[in-house]
Amino acid sequence: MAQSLSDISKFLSYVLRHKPDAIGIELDPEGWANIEDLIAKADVPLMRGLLLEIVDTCDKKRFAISADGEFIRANQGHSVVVDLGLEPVEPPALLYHGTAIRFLDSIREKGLLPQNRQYVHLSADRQTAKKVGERHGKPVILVIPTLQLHQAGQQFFRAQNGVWLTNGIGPSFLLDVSEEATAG
Ligand code: HQG
Repeated sequence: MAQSLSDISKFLSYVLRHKPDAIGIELDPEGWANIEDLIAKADVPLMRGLLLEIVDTCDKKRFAISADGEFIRANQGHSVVVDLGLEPVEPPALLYHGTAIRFLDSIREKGLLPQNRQYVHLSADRQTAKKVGERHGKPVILVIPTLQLHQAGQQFFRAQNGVWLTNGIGPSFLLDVSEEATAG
């Protein structure tokens, strides 16, 4: 059966973020996979043109191609440990984290944890955070005073696709979720 671009994009996310071993490819320490090797070993029908089309048209710019055109990597979202080479930068005053209401008790108790990923992911706007939260259930948006945390020494990184990354957010820094901030 023909696979949609979205199916192939999900396959790429899976192997480039989480399980390169699943098809026997290797990521270098910065997360890059050799494109020819990936195409040869992929268990979905893949050609270079299709791969580049997916990278170009991906709404969230999930993937990047190396300057020499030989390698591909995910811009963020890894559970395998990679060094994306991002420099810490000053974040805006506030960033947003979309999650599901069912996780709130645990998050209020333990703070925001990276869970299976390398970093906690934060969004620059509420709309994006709402979409992220909806992937998990009835969404809710947490407001994070990121500039304050940065000024206290915490590092923030901005992935190539605009997603913000940090190690974790303590429970006392999750601004109360107001009615207005609750995604309806
Ligand atoms: C939650 C997608 C209980 C956290 C998105 C989240 C993003 C806790 C879930 C990117 C917790 C992990 C990442 C705690 C955190 N107790 N639950 N203490 N701390 N959580 O998928 O941020 O479409 O690993 O709130 O757009 O949802 O794949 O992270 O709900 O950018 O490109 O644990 O993935 O991008 O879920 O999403 P995830 P996320 P793509």
